[in-house]
Amino acid sequence: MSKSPNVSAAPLSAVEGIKTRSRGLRGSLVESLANPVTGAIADDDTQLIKFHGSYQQDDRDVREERRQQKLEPAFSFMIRTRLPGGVATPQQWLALDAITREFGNGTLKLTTRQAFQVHGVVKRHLRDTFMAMNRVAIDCIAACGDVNRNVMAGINPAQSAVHAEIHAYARGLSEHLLPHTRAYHEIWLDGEKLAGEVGEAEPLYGATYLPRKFKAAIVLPPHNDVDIYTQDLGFIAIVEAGQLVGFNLTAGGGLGATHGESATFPRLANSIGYLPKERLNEVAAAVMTTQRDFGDRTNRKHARLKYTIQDRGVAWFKEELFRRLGGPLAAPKPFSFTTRGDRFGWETGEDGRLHLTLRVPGGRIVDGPTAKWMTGLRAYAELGLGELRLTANQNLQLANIAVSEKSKVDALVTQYGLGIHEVATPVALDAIACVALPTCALAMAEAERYIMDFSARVDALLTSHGLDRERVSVRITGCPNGCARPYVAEIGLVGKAPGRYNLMLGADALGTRLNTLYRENLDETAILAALDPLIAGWAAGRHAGETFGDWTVRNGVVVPPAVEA
Ligand code: SRM
Ligand code: SF4
Repeated sequence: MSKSPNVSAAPLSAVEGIKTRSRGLRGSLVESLANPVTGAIADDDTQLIKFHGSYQQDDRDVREERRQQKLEPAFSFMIRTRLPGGVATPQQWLALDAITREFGNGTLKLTTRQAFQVHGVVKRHLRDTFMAMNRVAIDCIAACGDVNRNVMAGINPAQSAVHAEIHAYARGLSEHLLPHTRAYHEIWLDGEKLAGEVGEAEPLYGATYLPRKFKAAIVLPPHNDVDIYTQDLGFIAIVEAGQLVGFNLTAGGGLGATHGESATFPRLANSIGYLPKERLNEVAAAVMTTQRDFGDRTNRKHARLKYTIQDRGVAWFKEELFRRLGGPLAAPKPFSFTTRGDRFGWETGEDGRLHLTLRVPGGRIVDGPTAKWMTGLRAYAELGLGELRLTANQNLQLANIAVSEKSKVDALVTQYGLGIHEVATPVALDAIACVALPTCALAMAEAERYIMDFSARVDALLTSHGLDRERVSVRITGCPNGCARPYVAEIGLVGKAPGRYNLMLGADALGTRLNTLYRENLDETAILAALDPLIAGWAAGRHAGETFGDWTVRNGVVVPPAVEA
């Protein structure tokens, strides 16, 4: 028999109390919205609004100046959509474009989980924003909070029949794990109903939802474009004779950590077993409810599934899961990953339709001096040629385009300067950064606003050692929470203080091995000085095809963390 659910003597975390008292995630949000005295909402509501897909933030670039002027911080809200598999229709794109220009900061952010974020929405425009999204069937339910988040699905146009099936599973799973409370509709949509909504009870979650956020993804080998092992719950598609037959289940990945607290750490998921495809929802719910019942509700820094599995063991987790499923899963089936990241440029699907993957630096849709992303993509969406797919690496695919329309798309890409992928180096194409400053409350250093400069520095180093146009994955986050998945980058920078980062090395190129801390709290000069001899060593002594991450491990530069099978 399994160990008993978490009955720690420690008191429950404060957020548990807020959830319990919230009356199905309603709290005092209605009153907070109506309060004209402040641009903020009540403290408890700042936790509850996350379950509705929004975060209260303030502009950190002007925080100090406003403090000196004795003004309250420049409060606004970030709104994150739920978009399983990252697919948006042209109509939805146009609506989001209009929404951010009217209510947001005029940009769109493509996230590392294939969703949109609109930043800078002030309190009095929150409802208008949610309602405008609802008019094009976009909701934000469970985009944040202690629930299952946006379900990711790999982009793979070359296998489009299976790809379409994977996306259908992602959409189905997202619906299956959706909270049932009507609070979202009541508060934001004035009771408007979405098709297919269900009643108030929370059969999967209960009154206190999950101990912490929970993340699921589906991936289609050989492309590990969603970094499947970093997810709480992962499904690796198994294709036989061209048909999707089932999935290998992974569980217990997660990346968030806190500087100086060794009890918090990134962890890659374990391989649990194989299931036929029809069982995906059932198995996902069993994994999630295991975490609901056994996750740590006393300490939010120790509340993810990765800690439940790490503390109790993989064998315990399997036993508990298989008990819930009424029997064991079969052994995982063989598969292999050969690439990660996105593949840019035009590709032809098996049905002959075309897909163009564009590099969007930092995932930020904005009109810059050369690339006019907002205007260019608006013009593209107005043509209504095919859907827009957000990748898990903050890039964008213009998908499902008829061959006869290709020249129109090429002309737009040229006119608006969107063909960065045609000229950028592999490092610049692959690099990702989290949002960080100025909107993220937790940022200690720059990330999105620094990534392209830093990639250029890495490129210059590579060139100086005769390795120009070599591929090395670079990821930067403004703090150790890991939003750009920096712990599976060959060169990971994790923000420590303004202009200072921990340098992480030793991950492989496929997302199957974590990196390790190499040097702490470095500024840019010191980072480049630390990398220089290593890149020189790699250039001089690498085996054929050996990646930078593999070279650092083989040469003992870092020792990768031990892994429990
Ligand atoms: Fe994240 C919190 C942005 C993907 C781990 N994340 C935040 C917040 C909401 C800051 C906050 O709590 O106040 C950030 C908002 C910044 C802003 O101004 O927009 C934020 N996370 C993001 C996004 C937008 C980064 C991006 O540039 O794309 C990604 C949104 C994904 C989405 O659409 O849902 C994003 N966050 C991730 C990922 C990557 C992933 O999911 O594949 C991770 C690492 C994987 C994981 O969860 O372990 C991640 N975010 C965190 C954590 C650490 C959680 C933990 O277990 O410790 C936090 C902090 C927290 O939850 O307390 C956090
Ligand atoms: Fe903010 Fe840290 Fe996430 Fe970056 S990694 S978006 S700084 S929470």
